[in-house]
Amino acid sequence: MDVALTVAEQDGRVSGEPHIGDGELAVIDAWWRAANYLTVGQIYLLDNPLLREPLRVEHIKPRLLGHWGTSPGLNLLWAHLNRTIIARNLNALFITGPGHGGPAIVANTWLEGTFSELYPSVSQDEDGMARLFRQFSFPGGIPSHVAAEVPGSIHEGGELGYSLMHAYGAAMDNPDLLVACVVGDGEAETGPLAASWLSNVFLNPICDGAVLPILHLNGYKIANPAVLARIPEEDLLAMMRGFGYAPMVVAGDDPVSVHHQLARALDAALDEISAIQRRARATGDGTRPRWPMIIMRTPKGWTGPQTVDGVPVEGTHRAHQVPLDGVRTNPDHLAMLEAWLRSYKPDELFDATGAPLETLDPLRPQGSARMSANPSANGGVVLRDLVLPEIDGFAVDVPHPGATISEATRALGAWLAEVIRRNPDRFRIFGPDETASNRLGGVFEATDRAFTARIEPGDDNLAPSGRVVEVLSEHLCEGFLEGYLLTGRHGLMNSYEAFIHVVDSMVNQHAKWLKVTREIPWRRPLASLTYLLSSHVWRQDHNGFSHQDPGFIDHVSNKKAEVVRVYLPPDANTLLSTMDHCLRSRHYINVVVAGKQPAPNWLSMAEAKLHCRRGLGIWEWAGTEHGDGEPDVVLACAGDVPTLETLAAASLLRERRPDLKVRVVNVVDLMRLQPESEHPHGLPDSEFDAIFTTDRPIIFAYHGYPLLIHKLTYRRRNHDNLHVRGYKEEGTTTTPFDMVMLNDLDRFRLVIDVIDRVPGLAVKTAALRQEMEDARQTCRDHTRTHGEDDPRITGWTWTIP
Ligand SMILES: Cc1ncc(C[n+]2csc(CCOP(=O)(O)OP(=O)(O)O)c2C)c(N)n1
Ligand SMILES: [Mg+2]
Repeated sequence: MDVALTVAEQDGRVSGEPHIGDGELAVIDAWWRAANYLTVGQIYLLDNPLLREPLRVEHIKPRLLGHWGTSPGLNLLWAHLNRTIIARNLNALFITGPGHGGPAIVANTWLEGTFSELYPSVSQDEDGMARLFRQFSFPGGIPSHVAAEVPGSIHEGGELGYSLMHAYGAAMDNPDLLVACVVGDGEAETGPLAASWLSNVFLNPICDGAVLPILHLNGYKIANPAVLARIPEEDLLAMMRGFGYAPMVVAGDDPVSVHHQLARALDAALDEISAIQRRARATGDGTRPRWPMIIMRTPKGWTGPQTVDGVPVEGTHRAHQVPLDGVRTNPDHLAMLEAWLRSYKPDELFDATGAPLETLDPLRPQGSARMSANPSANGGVVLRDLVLPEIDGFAVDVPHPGATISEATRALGAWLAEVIRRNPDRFRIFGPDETASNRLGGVFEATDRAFTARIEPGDDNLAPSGRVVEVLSEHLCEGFLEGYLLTGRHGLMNSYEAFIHVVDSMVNQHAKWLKVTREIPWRRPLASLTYLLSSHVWRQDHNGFSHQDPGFIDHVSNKKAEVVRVYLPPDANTLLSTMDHCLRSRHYINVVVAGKQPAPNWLSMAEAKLHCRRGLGIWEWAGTEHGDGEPDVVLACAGDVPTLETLAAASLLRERRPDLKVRVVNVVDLMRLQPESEHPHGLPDSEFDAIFTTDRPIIFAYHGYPLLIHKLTYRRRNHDNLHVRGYKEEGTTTTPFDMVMLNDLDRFRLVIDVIDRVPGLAVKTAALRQEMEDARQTCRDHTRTHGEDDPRITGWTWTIP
């Protein structure tokens, strides 16, 4: 039929004049009807899948669950995309923003045969169809959303807002991939999705693939109209143009017209995408093109019951879930359901055995061309290991503990630069504007920040092809990285510790995905999602209270033990060793908290590797156990600043009470504290008891909120003697030492804790206790007078005993 117009000409409303042949249209319509039929069947039917007999109450599920409203739109898009996949030999991925439309996506994967290949009992016949229907939202079956069980899905979509950022993450470094991303008009109201329109600034048409956003303007959410459906269309178009897209509107409720419009819009969009990529790749010009996008304004619950009990349903919010909810008790509803199902003419769609008829074949891509079988949607299948440089070459020199000073993240940055050089197509760093501020600036020796908008003289390290993606939206950073990992690549997220909480909810969802996919045999392990949290609570010298929050660790520690790991490397070499481990790991969420400020190095690389492998260990050089007997007290620490304070406390005790047997224990891998029954890293009780003793006081200086240490260790024998110091929500813009004093984590306080808790020490060391109290006051006074820490604190170094 007619040649697709260019997007520029097409921009705006799309014509419904014939664009595809009648035969082609009939097949698309048949696929759409088949998928709609299978969707309704999943929501309602227990039995009688092909309606071989009149529908009776016993054929109906006892609990009617699922979301019909969004489904016909998803089915329509899938059918039309299949036409273009076959015609253009596309490598396409489908991302479903309204992930509650699970039955629709499942229906299409069954029609494509993928569902039956992965779940052979759900075969492409009448029995299989009955199972397909029964298992949906049924105990022991599959969930109601586009969950991990659904082939072709990288995105559950249960929590709305992340579709478009996942799509962009998937497209990065996938130059041949087209990601069709359906965005719900309700979903579009979420903060994360609202920010996602900016993503095209970070997509390079030369080395990345393409994203085709499709805003599904079905007009409603659960109970309300969608905002974008009610603002003037010209405003919506202006908004999309403002975000740099060329929008096309497909609108209507006449299937024939909408089929032609959608086919035309897709052809125009795909022509334009090819032209953009050809142009950019031929000229080497990666600056931001005007990418096409589609706005599809069709009725919510289209083709479903129009009116139920005298109330309009099709095209209203009432179509959102189950439009006929009285089918088991109300014969009228049952009759309406049967009429609804029969309106799709199942006899013209499925053969006598229940298999999809051959007439649908022209719309069935083969093998991995099926969106339900695209290997990128099962990222572990396409995952290639990172080539990691040996960390030894990046070690900082530590002749003896405390001998040298480093900024741990700066040392890491040099190594990461080499990781980038060696993995130019499969590793990216994402962060909200803080890569340099977190002292990872070394990476800019190897790459730039990706940016396809205007670059001006004086901008630092900006280029269309950078491996660092910085946008001031933790949501976007997280979503891009998730999309990148879910499609089989590797990456790192770096952020301020306090503000990573912005993505708490996204981490929840990713953790759920990792947990569930571990149990699905055909899903392959992904590269881990690793966070580097720097600019942490203790060193917010520029900022203050708003920037002081170490609670992300607490949040993550609630997730499934198989999935989460938390590391608190105390210095530069341990950070390098930890990160090397994290980037090799699979299918975890790794949280690494490390400082960026100059701080003493404690361990050589050889020692750091051993210490990190153990996860925690006794630092004999720091204690005064004298080789035999039991310690009088254990000074434990986790985190760089608590480690410094603990070592300073240990050296004070060594000087002032050389007879006291002090054991210093450093914890890098926080999950070692849990019993082995609770976490795979958990230390066996016997080892824990040996290290932490069963009856001596433990003074534990911890980076974050003290409660977590209690939570992790509450079952340990010596828990009653565990006394944790950490952040107790005291903060402001002040000096580093004032910060630790405000929270009672300072060296003097730790010495006082020892005096107060080691039996018999209080009376013997009353003078020392007084001196420690005085020292706190003097140091506080110094900050108030001079605006900086006392030189006795800043100049303190570990001296070899
Ligand atoms: C972040 C989030 N908030 C609330 C919900 C509850 N919820 C589920 S579906 C829905 C309406 C979605 O509307 P829309 O995106 O327009 O989808 P569609 O109309 O296609 O069903 C809401 C609010 C959710 N899933 N996620
Ligand atoms: Mg909607």
